[in-house]
Amino acid sequence: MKIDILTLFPEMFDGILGSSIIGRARDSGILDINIINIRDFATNKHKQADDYPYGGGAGMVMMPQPLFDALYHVLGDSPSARVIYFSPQGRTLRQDIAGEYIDMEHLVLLCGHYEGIDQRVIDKFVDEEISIGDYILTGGELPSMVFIDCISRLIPGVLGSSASAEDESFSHGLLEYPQYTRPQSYEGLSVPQVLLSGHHGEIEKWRRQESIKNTLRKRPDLLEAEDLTETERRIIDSTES
Ligand code: 4H7
Repeated sequence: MKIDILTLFPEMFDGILGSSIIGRARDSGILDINIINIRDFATNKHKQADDYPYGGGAGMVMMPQPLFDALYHVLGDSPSARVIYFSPQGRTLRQDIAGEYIDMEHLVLLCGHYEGIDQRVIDKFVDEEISIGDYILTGGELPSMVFIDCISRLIPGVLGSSASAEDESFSHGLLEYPQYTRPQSYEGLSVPQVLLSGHHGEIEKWRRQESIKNTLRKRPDLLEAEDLTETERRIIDSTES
């Protein structure tokens, strides 16, 4: 998958895209991520990329010219690329929509800063607006990184062991069960006995119960949609007070 990121702050991406799982996916060629500095496309003599808003008001707006030219540049070879703009007005990113992007060949991620970008850029180029949640940030850079992290781990080959992406919170509609590692006892705190039993059936049952209990306690809204067995309903009924 090719991902072009258009930003006025390329340095914000330095630490993230080279490390860990995303870095490995780039090295192996599964992800081809390019950071494009919008300022490089500014043609005025101060390489200015933002200007005062028409109609007045606080802050600056990103100008059409550098953005149009940066977009013409990245879309030149693939006009069918999907252009995504990160803004609080977008559709909220959730695990169940992240899967929609995994087969896309070319994404262009547009990061607005200041008061955002000139509306004409959105009208002409943007296919979709995405928000990463109902809160305000200083720019679309962090949302674009969250988005890349979220979708790339769903692409086959990106995570080390293929099983891990599925067996998790949200993909089941439930929160995860607690995890433990060695030692068996630490400062008098012990690992639940069932996990040491080697009895896989019992372990699965315990994990499912803990998932349900966690979800009930922390995110009861998630339980409404979930398919539960009669036994599992009883767990919930006995936990509710
Ligand atoms: C694009 C348009 C995304 C980018 C407007 C971006 C939250 C999110 C931004 C804005 C973002 C998210 C303009 C919104 C200035 C805030 C005070 C940058 N914030 N701004 N306003 N939730 N901010 O995904």
